[in-house]
Order: sequence, then C-alpha cells, then structure tokens
Amino acid sequence: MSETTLLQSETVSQSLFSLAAVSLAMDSTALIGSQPKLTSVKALAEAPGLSSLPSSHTFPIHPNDEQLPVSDTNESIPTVDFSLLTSSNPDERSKMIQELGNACQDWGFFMVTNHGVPESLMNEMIEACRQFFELTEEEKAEYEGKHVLDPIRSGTSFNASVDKVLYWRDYLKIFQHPEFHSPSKPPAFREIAMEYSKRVRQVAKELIRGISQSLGLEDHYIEKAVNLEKSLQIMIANLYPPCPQPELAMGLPTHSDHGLVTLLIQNGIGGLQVQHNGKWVNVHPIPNSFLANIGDHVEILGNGKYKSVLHRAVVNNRDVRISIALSNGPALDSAIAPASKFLGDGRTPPAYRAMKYKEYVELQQSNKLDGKSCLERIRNTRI
Ligand SMILES: O=C(O)CCC(=O)C(=O)O
Repeated sequence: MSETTLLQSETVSQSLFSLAAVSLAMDSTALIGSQPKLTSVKALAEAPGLSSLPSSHTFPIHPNDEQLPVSDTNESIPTVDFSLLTSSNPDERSKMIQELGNACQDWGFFMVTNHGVPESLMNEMIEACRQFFELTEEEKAEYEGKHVLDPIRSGTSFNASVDKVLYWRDYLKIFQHPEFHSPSKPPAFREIAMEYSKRVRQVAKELIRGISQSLGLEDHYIEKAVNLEKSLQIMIANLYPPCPQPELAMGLPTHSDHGLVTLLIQNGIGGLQVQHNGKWVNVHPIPNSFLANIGDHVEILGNGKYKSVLHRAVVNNRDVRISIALSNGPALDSAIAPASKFLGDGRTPPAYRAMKYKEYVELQQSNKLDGKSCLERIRNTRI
C-alpha cells in the first residue's frame, strides 16, 4: 500500500471511529427537527476508546490567529493589590490607581490579589460548577436556552447553531444581577453562587471606580454612565475536558469580552492565552487571585484609550480544566458612548457608535466568534 493510500485509509478508519464516538455522545432525546444534536463535549470526551478528534471538532488549519507565535518568555501580567486600591491612605490608593491604569493600558489584563473573597468560597464555586457539568445530559438539557438573553443557558462550543467547527468546550451561563438566577441542581449551587456573585460584584465595583479615576474621570463616572445599580452580571462557567488531539482543537476562540470588567478563576489548570505585543502569552495566575480584564465597554467609554484585549482558551490532553468568568457589564437598557472628556468638546469624533448594552450583547453572542473583537462591528469608520 502506498504511503498516501495508507494515510487515506487511516484517516477513513479514524473518521469512522470518531463518527461512532460522536454518535455515542448524541442525545437522542434532544432532536431539533430531524437533526440529532450533540449536547456536550464532555460526553464525547468520555466515549469509550476516543483516540482522535472527530471531524466535527477538527480545525483544518488551527483557527484564527494561528500566525501569532506563543511567547516563550515568562512575561508576567501585572498585579493590582486590591487592599491598596481600597486603602484609606490617599497616597497608597493613588499609587495603586496609577498602576491599575498602566495595567489597563499595557495589557488590558491584571491579577487582583488581597481581594477579600475567601479562597474556600472560590473553591466551592469551582466544585459546584464541576458538579453541574457532571449532571446527566437530560438534566443539563433543561437549561439549554433558546435565546442569548435567556437567564440560564447550558450548552457546548460557543454558538453551536452557527459554529462550523465546534469548540472543545461546554458552558453554563447564568444571569446573576440585577436578578439572580440559578439552576436548581446541584443542590448547593444556588447558595454558593449567590454569595460568590455578590462578593465578586463588590470587587468589580471598586475596580470600576479605580478604572474611572485612572482614565481621569470622576471615580463614580462609569458607575453612573452605565447605571451600575442595574448592572448585568453573568457567570460563565467553562469545562474543557482532556482532548485527544489538542493541537487540532480550540477551547474558546479569540474574542474580547463585551462587558466592563471580567473576573476569572480556574481550577489550577492553565489554558488561557492573551494577546500582548503581537504574541500569545500563557497566563499563570497567582493562586487565590482573580484574573481581571477590561471589556469592550471600558474601551468604548475611554474612546479607545484602554483596549479590550483579545484572548482565547486552548486545551490539553491530560487534565479537565474548569474556568469561571464573571462578566460585570452596564445595565441592559443603558446606551453607552465615549465619555465627552475624550471627545475634546466635539473636536475628536467618537470612535464607536453608541448602542444599548442589550443590543451589543445580542450582537456578540448570536454571531460566530470570528477572531476579531465585536467592537469592529460598531467602530466608526469615518475617523
Ligand atoms: O477559559 C478561559 O480561561 C477563558 C474564558 C473566557 O474567555 C470566557 O469565558 O469568555
């Protein structure tokens, strides 16, 4: 047999095998029309004997931005000491605001230490999410969600109805503020999630005040402009099971976050990469810290002074990775536009069109992630 024929026949038998594994992972109870629907990558990863990636999850070439190299130096993301940011000593606070501003400008990402959220609560939250993903496919399907603004949505990939190749990721998305929602299972989920979201909202609020000041705005400016009292807070729990061929798969593709500030924790397993100086940088968070990043709406408010940085999650073939991102955004019905301070009394045109947050979330969540920021869709091209 020639090498090519051998390769072709290996590929065919691998595909047949993968197809069998995929159909094992199909949930015959979840049919849309006559199309069987793949409900979770967890079920697929756990199908007996899966040794290669099914074509449904294989990228012909590595998805977007594969041209960018992964940084091999140990570049470290800046750290913001929350206890100094909230210090009653004005010198300590203003020094930390300066550092926060530098972190926003240079990286768009920073680690938050000494934040006061108990480590036990952070671990309980990760455990509760792990237990959610352990529920049966039928139990999770109760939260399937039909619309991107449904308050609880459980699913796979990013937007499985439009993704041509599926991402190696299952998710649970829950709206936690201004109204708190929770799945009813696992039993402890609600109580842990309620406390966790409240504590994280406090941290996010102080960060938003600091960011406002670091932009040279009054410290309550952003809070008022976005109606933070009614802020939309979303928990996004991600599960990335071990993947047989991680180099051909993607956990979550390149994107930026739609809100103001996202605070992320993970189960000690790396996978997040952020773009910095034309490279992908692997993130190694300090234990017990939050990894924070600014979202598209801080970029809009500052008329581009701070950039909402692109990031992605890659997968591995050994460990289950769980990450939990809490997105803290404007109120859904607030229309957000650049602050007038950055428009120089009308001399500088706004870089982005004003839009209600609700419409922006719909725009980002109901489309494919295409390797660019959703901000490109509302950027004013005249300037
Ligand atoms: O899993 C990660 O580390 C990234 C998660 C993320 O970017 C998101 O949920 O938007």
